[in-house]
Amino acid sequence: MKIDDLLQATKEELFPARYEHTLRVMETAIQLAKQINGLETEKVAVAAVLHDFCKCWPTIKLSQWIEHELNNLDLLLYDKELWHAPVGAEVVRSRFGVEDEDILNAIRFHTTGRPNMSILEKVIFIADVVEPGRSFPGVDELRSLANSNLNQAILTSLNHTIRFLLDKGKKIYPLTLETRNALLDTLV
Ligand code: DGI
Ligand code: FE
Ligand code: FE
Ligand code: FE
Repeated sequence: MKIDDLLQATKEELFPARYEHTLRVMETAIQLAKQINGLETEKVAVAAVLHDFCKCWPTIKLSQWIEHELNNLDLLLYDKELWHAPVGAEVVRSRFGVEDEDILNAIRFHTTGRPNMSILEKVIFIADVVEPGRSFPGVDELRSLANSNLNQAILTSLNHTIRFLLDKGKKIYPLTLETRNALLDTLV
């Protein structure tokens, strides 16, 4: 499918503000990818456009997909904020015939990361965090880190997220912690 068709389908699936976020993630990701050899702009664009495809789905629709189409029922025990990413990967596979596992993984793991992420997964993860619409304490530091050290940028972002979840007294999804642990090992 052409990128313009994917954009149109995504626009119809998302609330306007979420679609605007998606466009900014696409621009940010393409910009980051330009500095990285061997990363196809086309793949970056497709993954970015589709990364939040199911973000505006009702909770019940997401949980039904998890029950019937995903082999990870554990997800249902954790925050529903996590669900749109793995569900999104399966939905775009069946709806648009996306078969590129790297693109699907970039969508699937854009919220938690995972150990040993591919370059595409890292670019989508961090573009989502630093797109120009984001404003939180430390975002400018993250923007410059994203350009100089992807692993350090993702680690710093996960530290922010984990601290935020702790402050709110929320559960932390184990994969989020595993991603952080794995990144710490790459930096020693
Ligand atoms: O979809 P976006 O808002 O663009 O961003 P996202 O998919 O990266 O994050 C969605 C939310 O998920 C965000 O508010 C923080 C939350 N989150 C990330 N990791 C975890 C988490 N929530 C819980 N409970 N546990 C996690 O490990
Ligand atoms: Fe998301
Ligand atoms: Fe994210
Ligand atoms: Fe997003």
